[in-house]
Amino acid sequence: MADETIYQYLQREGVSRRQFLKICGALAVTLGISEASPLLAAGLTRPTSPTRLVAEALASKPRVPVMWLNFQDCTGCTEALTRSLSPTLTDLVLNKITIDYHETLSAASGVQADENKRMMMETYAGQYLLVVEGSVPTGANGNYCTIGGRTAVDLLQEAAAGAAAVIATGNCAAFGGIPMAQPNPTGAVPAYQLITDKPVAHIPGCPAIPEAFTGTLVNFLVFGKLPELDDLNRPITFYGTTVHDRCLRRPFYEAGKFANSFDDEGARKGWCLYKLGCKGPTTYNACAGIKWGGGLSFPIQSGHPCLGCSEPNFWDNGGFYQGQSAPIGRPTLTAAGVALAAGAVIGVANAGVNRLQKRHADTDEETTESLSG
Ligand code: FSX
Ligand code: SF4
Ligand code: F3S
Repeated sequence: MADETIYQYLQREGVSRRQFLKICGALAVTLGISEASPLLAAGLTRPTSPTRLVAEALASKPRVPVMWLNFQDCTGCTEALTRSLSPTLTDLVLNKITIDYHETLSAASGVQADENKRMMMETYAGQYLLVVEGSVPTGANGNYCTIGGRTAVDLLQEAAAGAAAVIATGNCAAFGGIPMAQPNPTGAVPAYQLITDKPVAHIPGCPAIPEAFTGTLVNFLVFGKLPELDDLNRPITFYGTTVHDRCLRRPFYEAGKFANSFDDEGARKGWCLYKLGCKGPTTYNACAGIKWGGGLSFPIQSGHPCLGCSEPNFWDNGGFYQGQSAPIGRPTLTAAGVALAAGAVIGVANAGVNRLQKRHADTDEETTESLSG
């Protein structure tokens, strides 16, 4: 039923109108839609609520099927997604609305799985969204990664030819990741180097933050296009600010209080990890706001410096845990000033992230207190 709208599809799945509106409200939060923001982007000029905006879109747009291909990776991106902050929403978006073919999660295998994929490519030619996880090896004529006797290069290019757009999730698919690290024995390349005629959104991270992926997917479902991207093709909603901008250790950075080893007094007191090689100041990602494990924590909160996992060449980029001298020309913002500055930069686009963060504010406060103890 290629022409069926998302709402019709959900009705067929037994979802009531009331449940549908609840789903639309949850999707609006994921998208970070506020009362005022993307109405114009959606082509609407009259005021409408975020829930209604999403509801109107899902009631008028055809369902977007998703094909998910795995190449050179650790499957951490899929793993993270299946354990995301919003299991109900993720289940809904991935299992009920979108994913028609996922190599790792597929119940079918072998010839049957191949046949499912072929049918999907034929039925939804030019309409489906292709998700790529993992880098693609080009060495040895592509033979370092073959599935069903065909190379990853071949499979990727075939699937991309019929796709409406592509999401490369995880650092491996977006920038080459660990497989492409020196000496790059398999000649790994990121997906975009082999797909030149389709829009490709990057959701880097090792692994990608599940909510950043789901939010990008939902944007495509609701607005029929990829969200606004930065110069590395990352959605600005999730990659518009650095980890440092929202870091809970930032007041210690401003105060010049740094841990010098992993077990000194500064580390125990939760001081800034800059001198232990933290790359938060140059790393654009949403983990300091959304966090992991249901908003429980993220690397820096757990005592580990940021490794820059959402940036290109992060594995080779200057090494890990390299001592850095105290930052020079540090802006002398107060903690309140930091909060204001971060808020101004993040703005409307990050409303969803802010709401998620607010939901976990109590946990944050407790953790900050214990870190400062
Ligand atoms: Fe790469 Fe995704 Fe790192 Fe793993 O598969 S981004 S190795 S966490 O999970 O691609
Ligand atoms: Fe910035 Fe890293 Fe220090 Fe946090 S721990 S304030 S991200 S340098
Ligand atoms: Fe990655 Fe740094 Fe966040 S290592 S998960 S971008 S704290």
